[in-house]
Amino acid sequence: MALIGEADIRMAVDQFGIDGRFIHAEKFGSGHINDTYLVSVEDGNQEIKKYVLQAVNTHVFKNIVPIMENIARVTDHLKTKITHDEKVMNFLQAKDGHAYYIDEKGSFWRIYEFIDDSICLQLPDTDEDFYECGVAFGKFQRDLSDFPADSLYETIPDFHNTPKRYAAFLNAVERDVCGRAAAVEREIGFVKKRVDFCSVLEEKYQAGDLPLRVSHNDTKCNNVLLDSRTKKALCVIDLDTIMPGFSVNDFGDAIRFGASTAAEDERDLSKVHFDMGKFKVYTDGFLAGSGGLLSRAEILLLPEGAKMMTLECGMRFLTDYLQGDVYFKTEREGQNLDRCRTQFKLVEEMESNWEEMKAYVASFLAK
Ligand code: ADP
Ligand code: GN1
Ligand code: MG
Repeated sequence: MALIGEADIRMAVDQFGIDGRFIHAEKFGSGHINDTYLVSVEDGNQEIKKYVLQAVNTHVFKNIVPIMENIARVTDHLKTKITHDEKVMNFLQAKDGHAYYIDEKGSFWRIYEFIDDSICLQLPDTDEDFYECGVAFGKFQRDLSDFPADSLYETIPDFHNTPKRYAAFLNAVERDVCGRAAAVEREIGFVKKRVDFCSVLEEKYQAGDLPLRVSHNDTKCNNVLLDSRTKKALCVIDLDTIMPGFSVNDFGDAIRFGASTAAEDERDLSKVHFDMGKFKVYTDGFLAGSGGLLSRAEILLLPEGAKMMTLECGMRFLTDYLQGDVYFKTEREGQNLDRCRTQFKLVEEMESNWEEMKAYVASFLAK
């Protein structure tokens, strides 16, 4: 992506016709993909108003116009479902009427209103917080269950097609463009041993046992905001990957991130554990939020979703490491490998807790 300076940011803000005086912009958030800035503007009443400005990663999102169309349609739909204090992301229109602005360097900008009095968690502080994340993403599935899934643009084709991710991983191992494969043989072996598992959900889908639903596909707890006062679910953010997908993967991606006892890139693996208590709490929240939407098969496959998303994400981090760290943002050498190792540690612990995970979700069918 093009190097971004303050002049680019000012120029971009200006294109959205915000009334007021630009005060400043600072780097914001902890996403691995887009460049995000918090922008402060002083309005006519000398009040400071905040906006979130993003330069979208065009290496990852190749076709941004239909992505913004997806987001506009989905947020319009969600606005009809709001209950009491919830919020829906509100994107501003540029002066030319589009929901984006492309500058002369080719950077693709968009801006939305900052959601005040919100918190964004890197790891859930309490069980209640994680439960609320589950409610938010479960409700997201339910609110979009009457949205025509097949009318959505597939923003990243085969995003959670794990067998295809496996094929891409094998290809990266084979090509070994950075000469890193020999040093990560253990991790490569870890994935290869689980090749059969990679196709479990795809097979269920092909057999007609798992429906395609409008899914978020990136359900880390830092992609949902909680109300800073009440700690209730406030707003689901990061809508670029909304596409048809599996509910169990939306569940699973949240578990891989939030039911870990450590950060995704923790180097000390003795700190990284799969927290069974958090798995249960999130299951409660997700099933409460989705309010009876999920089928029996989907409920029974929630543990597979958790393991699938964790294995797939670890495999994606490893693939990126082998390819020279070209996809996920990194701040230090070896960060993608560290991320991969935490995911594999979690997969191993999920495998050790498998019976308990399966029994817990099955208990909901008896309720
Ligand atoms: P990425 O695709 O890079 O993850 P996100 O859309 O998730 O981009 O934005 C990056 C981060 O910015 C989020 O993880 C969150 O920390 C923060 N963020 C985004 N929007 C808001 C908002 N309206 N209020 C508070 N924090 C926000
Ligand atoms: C990326 O954009 P962000 O940081 O919310 C990635 C997810 C991964 C996640 C791992 C578009 O999410 O798929 O699970 O990093 N998003 C994309 O932390 O690839
Ligand atoms: Mg994000």
